[in-house]
Parts: sequence; C-alpha cells; structure tokens
Amino acid sequence: MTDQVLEALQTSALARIQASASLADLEAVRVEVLGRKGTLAGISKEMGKLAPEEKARIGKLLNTAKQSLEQALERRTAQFEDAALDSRLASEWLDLTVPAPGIRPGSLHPVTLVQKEIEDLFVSMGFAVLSGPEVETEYNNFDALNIPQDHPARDMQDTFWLEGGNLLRTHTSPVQVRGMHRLGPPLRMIAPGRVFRNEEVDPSHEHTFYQLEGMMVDREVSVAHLIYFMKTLLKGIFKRDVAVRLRPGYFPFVEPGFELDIHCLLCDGAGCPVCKQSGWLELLPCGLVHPSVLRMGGIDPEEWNGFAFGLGLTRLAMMRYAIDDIRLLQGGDLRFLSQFGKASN
Ligand code: FA5
Repeated sequence: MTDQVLEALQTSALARIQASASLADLEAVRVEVLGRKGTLAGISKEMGKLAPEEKARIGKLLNTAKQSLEQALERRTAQFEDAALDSRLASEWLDLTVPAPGIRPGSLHPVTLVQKEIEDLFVSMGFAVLSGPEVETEYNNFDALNIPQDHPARDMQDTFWLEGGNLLRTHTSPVQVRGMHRLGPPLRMIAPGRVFRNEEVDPSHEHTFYQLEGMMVDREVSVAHLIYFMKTLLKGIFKRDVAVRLRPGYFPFVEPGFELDIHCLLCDGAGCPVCKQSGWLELLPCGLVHPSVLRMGGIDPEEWNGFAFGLGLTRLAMMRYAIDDIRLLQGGDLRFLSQFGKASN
C-alpha cells in the first residue's frame, strides 16, 4: 500500500515540478512535499508502526523518492536561474568597442569670470590681489574697522558666530586690516572672497555670497580718485557707461561714506524683484578710509589717507549676465552654470 502511495506522490510531485512557472511555485512544492511538515515527513513518522524488514524497505523507497525529487527541484531551479541570467544579459550589455565619451570640459562660474576680469583690471592699475580667511576674529571683522562692541552697526550684518568667539566673516573688509599691516603705506589692494550672513534669502540676497574689497592708501587721496576708480571698474565690466547714483552711506570705517547704486540692468530701471521695484541696485558701497581704521592698521592718518570700497561681486555677476535670481548661482545646477564660462580644464 505504502509503495503505491509513495509512487503516486513521487509522480505527481515530479509533474508539478516540471509544470512550475516560477521559483515561487517550486518552493511551494518543496515545502509541501519535502518540508519538515511535508508529506514525506508524515510518511516517515508512520514508519514506526511497521515491522523491521518492512521499515527498512520502505525507508529505502522513501530515500530514493526524496533524492529524485530533490534532484528534479535542483534542475528546475537551475533552469529558472539560467533563463533569468539570459534575459539580464540580453538587456544589460556594454559595447566595449564604443569610443569613450572623454572628460567633459568644465566651465568657470559666472562669479569667478567677473572676479578674474576685475582682478586683471586692477592689477593693470598697480593693485595687489590679497586673500584673507573666511573664519575671522571678531577684532578684524569689527573692532579694527571702527565698529566697537555694542555698536548698532554690528547688527547691520547678521553674524554667524563660531564656538570660541571667532566668526564667519560678514564682509571682505577685514582683509583691509590684514592688508594695511602686511603692505604698509602707500598701498593698493583688492581682496575678492566669500562672505556669510545669517539673512533671509530672496532673489537678491544670499546667506553666502561674494564681495570684492578694494583699498588705496596714499598721500592726498580724494573722493575724485575714488569716483574715478569706481567708474573705471564699472566701465571695464560693462564695456559701456552705466547709470549710477551716489548717495550718502553710513559705514563706521569710512568718512565720508557712499552707497553707489547701479541702474538695474535686468529691468532697465522699470522695477523688478531683484531691485525690489526701485530700478536701482545697491552694488558698491565706498568712502574715504576713517582715520581710526588707518591708525589701527599701523598707518599714520596725519601723513596718509585713502579710499575703500566693498563691491557686491555676486550681484555684479547677476547684472553682467542678466541672471534674475541670486539662488541660481548657488544651486550647483551644471545645466545653468555651464552656459557662461569658457571651457577650461
Ligand atoms: C559692506 O559689507 C561693507 N563692508 C562695504 C564697504 C567696504 C563699505 C569698504 C565701505 C568701504 P554692505 O553690507 O552694504 O557693505 O555689502 C556690500 C555689498 O554686498 C552690497 O552693496 C551688495 O551688493 C552686497 N550684498 C550685501 N548683502 C548681500 C546678500 N545677502 N546677498 C548678496 N549680496 C549682498
């Protein structure tokens, strides 16, 4: 009786293995027939009741059935795996004979392009290009620029303070301080660099942006010199006369101080989100260096004087390339950025 049951079981299990359509089907057969609680295990349990010779014979039959089913399962599994591999090979392939695409040439960032142009211009006029650290001391960022502790001017530039009392520089003006000590009078320097402010971001304000500081110290420097250099700068960048307006501006490190605004080139003065509908964009604050700043820089204000300016370099790049949202410059989107620069490696 058990012989026939076993035989029938084996035949039907083999048929199901052959007919299975997936690895999941196969697994179902394996669990049902060969599993710990499967049919073969059930028969095996029943064998305790049999006479010893019968037990040996049925045991043998059971083992043979088990082995043949296991082999059939293995073969069918291999068939499924081969088929899966074939279909992957058909879809995932690589033609090694196709020429490599090569290195994609990078391009310079619009801010870098404008910065380089200004550097060339000022170097041609005898200015040195200096750089200073982005992490500054409170002294260089504020005190040495005539902005004492508790002075309201400190609140004009929302500061990212660091542990230990240092800060992320809020402007490039601390490089004036470093430049005065390093170069001594007479001096002509510019200092482009990244600055940081804890500000609300909008189309014309970023928390991280670029400025370009400039300073000239000599004998009898006047506002006329300042205006000459500012005009030369703007003409050099825009290759044409651009309407500007000069109005009084307050910065503790210059006296007198000015705000030099540029006619918004994005809307041609009609008003847009970048110029806050005013038609003008704050771009180039400047003035004659305050005597206290010269003194703190180790320069005698009785003998020397000078001018300084702090150009909004990121905003200048926006005007130059008609970019109507400052955030585009920070986004890192190469589709946008690669439109401007010449290819370079
Ligand atoms: C200053 O930072 C002064 N240190 C400039 C200066 C230097 C004056 C030397 C006198 C002598 P202000 O905070 O206005 O000034 O910033 C200078 C320029 O940076 C602005 O005219 C503007 O063009 C740009 N700027 C300021 N804040 C932002 C911002 N959040 N995002 C983009 N550009 C900004």
